[in-house]
Amino acid sequence: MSDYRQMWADLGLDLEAHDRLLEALPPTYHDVYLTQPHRPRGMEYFDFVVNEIHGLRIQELQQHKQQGGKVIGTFCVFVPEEIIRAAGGICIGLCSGLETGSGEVDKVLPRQVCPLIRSFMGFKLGKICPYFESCDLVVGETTCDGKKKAFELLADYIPVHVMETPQMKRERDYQFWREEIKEFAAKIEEITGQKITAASLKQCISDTNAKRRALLRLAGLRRHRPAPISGKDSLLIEQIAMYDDVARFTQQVNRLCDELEERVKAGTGVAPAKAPRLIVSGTPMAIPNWKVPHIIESTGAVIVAEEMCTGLRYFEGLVPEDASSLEEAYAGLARRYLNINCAVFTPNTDRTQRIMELVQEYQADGVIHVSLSFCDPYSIEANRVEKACRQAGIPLLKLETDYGQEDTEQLKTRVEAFLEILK
Ligand code: BJ8
Repeated sequence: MSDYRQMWADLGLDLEAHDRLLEALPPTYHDVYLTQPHRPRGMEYFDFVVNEIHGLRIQELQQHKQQGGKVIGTFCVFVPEEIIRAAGGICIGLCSGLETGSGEVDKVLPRQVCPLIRSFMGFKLGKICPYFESCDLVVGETTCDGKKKAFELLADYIPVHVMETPQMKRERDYQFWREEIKEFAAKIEEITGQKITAASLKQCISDTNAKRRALLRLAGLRRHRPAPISGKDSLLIEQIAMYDDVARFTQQVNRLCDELEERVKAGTGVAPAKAPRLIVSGTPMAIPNWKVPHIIESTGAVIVAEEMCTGLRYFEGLVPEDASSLEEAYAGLARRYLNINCAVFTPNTDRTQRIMELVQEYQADGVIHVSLSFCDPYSIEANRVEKACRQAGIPLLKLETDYGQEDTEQLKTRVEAFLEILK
C-alpha cells in the first residue's frame, strides 16, 4: 500500500490506534483468504480492494469531496443508495464487523448491545475509520431498538438523518415508506446542493440494478455442483459491494462470473462435488467479520448462499426501470426496498419461506442460522426458522456469537458435529 499517512492525519484519525488496526488485518486476511485452494483468478481484484481498504478508495472519496462532492454513510440495506448517487453523492456502507474502542464505547453504551452497534460506535469514538471521517452525513434507521437509540448518541459526533422504517408490510406501511423516501431525497439534495431529476434517478436505478444483476449472476453460478467459488470469497464480494465504485465493481463481478462459467463447464470447483452444501442465514456479517464462514469451510463444507443483508437480501429484487416521473420512481423504490425480509418486521413469514426455497434452489444439505449476541429480532426468529426446517426435514444448526475469537473452538466443535449429522 502507498503511504497514505498524511491523508489519514488530515482526516483526523488517531494514527496510533489506526496503525494497530491495520497491523491486525493482514495476517487475518492471509489466513482466511489467501490460503484457500483453487481460488478463481478473478478474486485478485477483490484482494486488491481489501489491501487498499483504507487507501485508494479513501483517496477517491477525498478527490470527490475536493470537487465539491459529498459522501453519505449508511448502516442498513433499507436505505436506497440510488437516491444518494442521483444527487451526485457517494454512498458508503458503514456497518462494522470488528470490535474496537470498547473502553470508549462502554462509556456511552451498555455491554448488552449487539456487537454491530458497538462496533460502529467504536469506530467513530476511536477515530479509526477513514470512511466514517469522510462522511458529510450518516443515515440511520429505526429498524431495531438498539440501532434507533444508538443513532441518537451518534448524532453528538456527526450529522445523522434517521429514516423511520415500517415494522409491517401493509399498504399503508408502503405509502408511509414512500413518503419517508421522498423526505430522505430532500435531505440528500440539501446536503449535496444538487437536485434529483427523473433522468438522474433513472440512471442510478439502472446502474444499481446492473450491480444487483451481477451479484445475482454470481449467486446463480453457486447453484452448480461442485461449487465454483467458496462462500468466504462470495461473502467478501458482497461486503465490498457496499462501498466500492458501482460501475467498476459491477464490471469486476461480471468478469469473475465469466471465469466461473468456464469452471462450471469444466466441472472445476473449490471443494469436491460431494462436499456438504450449506446456506448461512441470519444477521449481517460486515467486513471484516469472516469468523463463522471460515470455521464452516475449514471443516470441508461449502457455503452456497447467504440469506443475510451481506448476501441475497441486499441484491434480490430489482427496482423498475421504466418510471416516467420522479414520483413513479420513488414508488418503485419504496416497493422494492419494503420487500426486504429483515427480522424486525412482523410477521416475517416470507423470510422463512425464502430459506426453504433457497435450500431447494441451491441443492443445500442444511442451514446454519447465525445471530449476533443480543440481537433479539434474529435470535427470536431463529426459532421460527428452526420449526419450519424441522417440518420440511431440513437439518438446521443455530449459532449465536459475537466479534471475539474466544468461542472459535466451541463453534468449530458444534459445526463439526452438525456435519456428522448431515453425513
Ligand atoms: S435490514 S438485518 S441491515 S436492520 S444485528 S443492529 S437487527 S440488534 S443489522 Fe440489519 Fe437493516 Fe435488518 Fe439488514 Fe439490530 Fe440485530 Fe444488531 Fe442488526
